[in-house]
Amino acid sequence: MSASNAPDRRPRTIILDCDPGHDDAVAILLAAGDPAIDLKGITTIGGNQTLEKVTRNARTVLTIAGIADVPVYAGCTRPLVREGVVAAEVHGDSGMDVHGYALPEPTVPLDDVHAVDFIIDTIMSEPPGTVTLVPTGPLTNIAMAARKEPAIVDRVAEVVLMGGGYHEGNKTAVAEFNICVDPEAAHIVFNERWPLTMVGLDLTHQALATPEVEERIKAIGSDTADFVVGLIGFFREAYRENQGFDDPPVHDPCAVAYLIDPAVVSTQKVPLDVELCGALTTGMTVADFRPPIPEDCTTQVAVKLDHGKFWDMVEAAIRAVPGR
Ligand SMILES: [Ca+2]
Repeated sequence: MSASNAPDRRPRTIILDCDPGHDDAVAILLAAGDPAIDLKGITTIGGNQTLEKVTRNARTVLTIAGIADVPVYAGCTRPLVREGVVAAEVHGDSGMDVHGYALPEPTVPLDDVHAVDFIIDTIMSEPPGTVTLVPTGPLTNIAMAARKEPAIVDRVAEVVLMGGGYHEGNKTAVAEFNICVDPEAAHIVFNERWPLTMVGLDLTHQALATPEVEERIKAIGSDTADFVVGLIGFFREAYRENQGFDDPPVHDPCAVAYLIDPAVVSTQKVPLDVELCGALTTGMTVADFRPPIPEDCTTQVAVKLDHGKFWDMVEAAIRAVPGR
């Protein structure tokens, strides 16, 4: 079933599969704070930091936002084939280091069901075509779920992931971190027949947290806003030192924004695959733009972000969450 079959006005039910992570934290706030999204659960995956650290961070974000009704499930501890890799240089030792804000002890509990089982059980128990998967970390959990219960592939509304890039890389010259960490899992996810939208670096590098954006968020004046300002402060410095950016790109909420209002993220249909054995290109997402695009193509890439509308959405969500 395609996404276009989903009713327009009802909130979109999503599972956010993430590795918080500064930008994952903003994705959680956007998903929890926007009325167009029904956040069914948060599943975690080792990526930006270890599974233990990112799971704690997810619980911390929900604690700060005052969200008590969204369960958290921990997923796989390492990639399918390769050794785990973390991104401490971008996200800090905790995976979510902040400037000028004291992170609270998380009070939101961790559920004891495995993330992969939660993903399968939710998709199999909800009506077909109603649950959307939003992965914003390495794709290990999603690949595991597709292999453990193949019936989920036809029941999912769509997969909208942050990862990859058709012209850009960050972990390597041509590979983005989430895909590069577990390319085998990405290969599985990109080659299933579910509708898949790749919100890659080409799009997310437009989602810059400029000084003007930071001022807007600071002006909200809430504890949650102070947290986001602290996230952006650390992220800006890390991106300046490691990636040559003046302002940090806030990748992950772009995938959520697309589901809230597709007009904010324009897309282009194109066949996609993942390189597994390149000497220089392992983890590259390869987009085949040669015409004609096959009629039965189920994949598309995000191309252009409406920067103003995107930050309007994020600001509104930060204002909307109840807070501690
Ligand atoms: Ca992430």
